[in-house]
Amino acid sequence: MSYLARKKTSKILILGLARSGKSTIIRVVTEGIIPSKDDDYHATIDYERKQKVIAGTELTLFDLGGQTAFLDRFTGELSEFIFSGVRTLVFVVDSIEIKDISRAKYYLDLSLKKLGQFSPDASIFIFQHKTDLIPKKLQDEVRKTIRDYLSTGVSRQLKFYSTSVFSDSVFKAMGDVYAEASGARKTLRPLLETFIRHNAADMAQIFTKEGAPLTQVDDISKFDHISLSEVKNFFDAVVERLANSENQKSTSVLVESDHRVFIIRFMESGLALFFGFPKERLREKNEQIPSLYNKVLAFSSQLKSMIES
Ligand SMILES: Nc1nc2c(ncn2[C@@H]2O[C@H](COP(=O)(O)OP(=O)(O)O)[C@@H](O)[C@H]2O)c(=O)[nH]1
Ligand SMILES: [Mg+2]
Repeated sequence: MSYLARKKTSKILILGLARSGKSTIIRVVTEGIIPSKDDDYHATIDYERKQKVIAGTELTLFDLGGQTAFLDRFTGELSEFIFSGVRTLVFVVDSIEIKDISRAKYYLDLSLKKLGQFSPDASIFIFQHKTDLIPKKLQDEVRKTIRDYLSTGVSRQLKFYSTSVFSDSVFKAMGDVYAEASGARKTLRPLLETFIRHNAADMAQIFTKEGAPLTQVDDISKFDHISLSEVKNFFDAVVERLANSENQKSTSVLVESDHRVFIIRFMESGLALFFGFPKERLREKNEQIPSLYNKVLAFSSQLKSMIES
């Protein structure tokens, strides 16, 4: 990309009370580090910024400190600076600290008001976080109660997600945030759909390097038996292997299961393409592995030229 070319940028705010889990979420999804349950707690002072390039758009994540003094400043004297140019707001609530919920609601409402004023087109995600701490039997009820409470009096669309850093949920939720903030879903999804239609694939997904799915296309009915976590475990192993190798160039990896061939292509931009091909369909079409590789390569160069232009 030319130095003078104007980069697309996008601002994502992560807000919520202190200890709701904001910094941990960011660490997990940008660095892939899962915290141990007895890590020391470090409060975020003021705010921290983290940059991430997704599909040619530079995303800036603002992790806003959750102490009352900071929240009052962000929604008060600093509100124009904080809430201007925002593409996506992620508001994190602790699902277990119900006693704090009215304070969370107070800052959510205030943030929505400021967002309405300075970034009226922003999309709003609510993470009902730490769901791992809710007993299974109560999960639906707790989720609904919090959801109803936070939606009271809000006219804008809120997208609710139940999240925990100890499951895939946080990757899926942040994948949606990235996709929304970068505009990737609109541009990438049709590409994947075309690929699936013209090749023997029945599964296609684009991941960030840390394993957050950016967009996916699949024929769900056919692979209920493949859970994202299985794929992710496998994916983690590959990511680790690559991280430890000196060669940071783009690479492809092929894996076979009983019924499917998977090809993963890591791109220099930090995205990874993931395709699944049913062996049966490959046999029907008399499709050979080298030719599959070539098709994935061709797709990857097409994608590369698209996101760099
Ligand atoms: N059980 C559980 N604990 C979490 C989760 N996410 C974060 N935490 C813990 O919650 C505490 C506060 O997290 P932190 O990210 O620092 O909160 P912040 O103040 O909003 O940035 C830390 O002890 C984290 O380990 C989660 O999904 N489940
Ligand atoms: Mg923090």
